[in-house]
Amino acid sequence: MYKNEAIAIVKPLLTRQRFEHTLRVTETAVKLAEIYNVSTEKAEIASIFHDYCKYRSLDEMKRIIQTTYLPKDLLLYHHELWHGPVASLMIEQEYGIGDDEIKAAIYYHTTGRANMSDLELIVFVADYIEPGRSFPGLDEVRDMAEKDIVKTAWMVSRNTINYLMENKNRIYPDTFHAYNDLTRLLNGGNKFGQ
Ligand code: DGI
Ligand code: FE
Ligand code: FE
Repeated sequence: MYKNEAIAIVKPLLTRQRFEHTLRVTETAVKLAEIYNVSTEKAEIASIFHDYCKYRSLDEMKRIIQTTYLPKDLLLYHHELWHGPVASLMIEQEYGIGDDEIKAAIYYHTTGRANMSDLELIVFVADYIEPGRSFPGLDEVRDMAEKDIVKTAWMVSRNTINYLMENKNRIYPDTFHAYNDLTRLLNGGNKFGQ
């Protein structure tokens, strides 16, 4: 699918702010894809669709999780975690986008997971650092993004977990799996890396 076609699909489904966020994530992800030698076409499509289902009704997303292969434990956690997995499924059903790398980048953009591909890391990071964001400690993360994508994703994961803990939120297992795996990679990639 071409970039403009993808943009035309998501635009009417998003608020103006969310649409602009999507464009900034896309621009950021394409820049990172160039730096890290990842397909810019895949970075583009994954980014444009990453929040595709952000405004589906909770009832519809719940039904999709209940009636498809998506893991049912999502329903035990905050509904903010549903839009990525649901979008990865819907883009295949609705537009025939079956590319596993693109689907995974969309699926895991909120939580991350263990063993993320470079494309997954890029979308995960781009969603966090796009120029419209302002999180505490974001400058440090932005500075690292063009130098070391693993270290940057580790910072995103750490900051997100810190934030969730500060706010007494529950944390989905994949969110922890991402942190643990990225920590292992930062320490040389040993099986027992601390
Ligand atoms: O959709 P966006 O707003 O662009 O960003 P997102 O999909 O990365 O994240 C949405 C929210 O999900 C964000 O505030 C962080 C939060 N989040 C990430 N991991 C977890 C989580 N929330 C809970 N409750 N549990 C998690 O494990
Ligand atoms: Fe999202
Ligand atoms: Fe987003």
